[in-house]
Amino acid sequence: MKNSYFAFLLVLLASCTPKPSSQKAFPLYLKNLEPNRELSSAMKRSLAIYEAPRMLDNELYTNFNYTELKGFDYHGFDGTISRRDPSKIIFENGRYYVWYTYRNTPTEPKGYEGSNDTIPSADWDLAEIWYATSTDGFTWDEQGVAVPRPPKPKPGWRSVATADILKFKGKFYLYYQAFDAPSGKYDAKRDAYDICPVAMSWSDSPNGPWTALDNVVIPFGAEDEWDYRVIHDPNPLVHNGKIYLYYKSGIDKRDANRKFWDAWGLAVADSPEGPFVKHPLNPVMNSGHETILFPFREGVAAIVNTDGIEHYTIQYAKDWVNFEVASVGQLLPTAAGVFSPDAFTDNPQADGITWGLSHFINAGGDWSKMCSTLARFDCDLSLSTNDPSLKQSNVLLPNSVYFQQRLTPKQKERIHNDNIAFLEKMK
Ligand code: AAL
Repeated sequence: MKNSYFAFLLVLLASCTPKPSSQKAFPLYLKNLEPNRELSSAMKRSLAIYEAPRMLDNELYTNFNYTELKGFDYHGFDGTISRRDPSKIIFENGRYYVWYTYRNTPTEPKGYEGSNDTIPSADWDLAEIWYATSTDGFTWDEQGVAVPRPPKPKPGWRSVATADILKFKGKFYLYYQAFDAPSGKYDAKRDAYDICPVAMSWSDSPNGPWTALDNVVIPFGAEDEWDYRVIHDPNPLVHNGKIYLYYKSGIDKRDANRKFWDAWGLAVADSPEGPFVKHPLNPVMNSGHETILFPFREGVAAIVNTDGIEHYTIQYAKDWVNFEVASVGQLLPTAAGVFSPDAFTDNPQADGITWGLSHFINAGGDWSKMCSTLARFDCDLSLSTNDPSLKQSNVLLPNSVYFQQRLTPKQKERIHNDNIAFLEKMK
């Protein structure tokens, strides 16, 4: 049965294989490429899908160089102070502004079972949205709280986290995750642990005061829809005079690491309060845990970091909906917030980005004292910047990084047993 199935596949493949063509060998110089030449799939991708085949010429390929920030205290990384999930960075009143999840709790996170009214379950539990300003992007002055936890039972009374900023018609809007239970509480109906709606606060100034709109801005999908479980990481931009807000949700079953298949949707609104209309082609991205988006040329680019089949890629959607992989990268920033001067300008030739902030979880190197820190990254994803030193493909990591990926005792046992079985078979 099996053999006849493979024989059938072979016949099918042979019938699909292109006839040997009489064309000349592929040229050494691309300028000599004949226009109608038959190409392999890989060369088609290089020439038609990626932003440019050579990394050096590819405006959407970059390395990321990281620098620690000055100006933030972390209480010796004992797990009581955490800063994570930075927003986009904006420039107002002669300085840069960033918002982020700030946690200052009596202890480090203790998991759902160990949490109570003052002890956090997760790094982003019992948090507030704080902000900081800077004139160089390296040294920051922490300004304090922007959006506090509102009184119970308003959305976010347990925690407000993972904010992103929108400037629209002269006003400022923060979209964020508003928790009314400690993250980690299991919701059997949704089969999920980190459930919260997206809320929004607005202000006339980036310095506040912020007024909370006590409504859910991006509704969950219906029970049988792909974004039923969570709506996370709201990411608003302006396109064609409208608000294009991208968000993460999770499809299908959870795996052993309690993860779904991370995918991203788009919701469009005429005004910041909504209603946000979900795009019929959602999900519009098939990967990325904390994807960051920014206008680029007439479209939108996305830095897709961990999770999903296209993790560690930079993608581009000319029409803001249909994303293609533009390049594959290394050491991408985590949960980044970028300085995107065109985020809200509706510029049809957006320049892209050259820096932003990333978070690093496990800041002190001790997982039991879980806390996160913000750091800066610099890159060349900009049309006007040309820094070939940021277009290298061989980022060399210390050997210790590889040997940290240790085999577990269970894996060792499986390999040992497989080998015994192999030796037996080869006898
Ligand atoms: C992240 C984000 C969301 C999640 C948690 C905090 O970095 O994807 O914000 O809820 O982790």
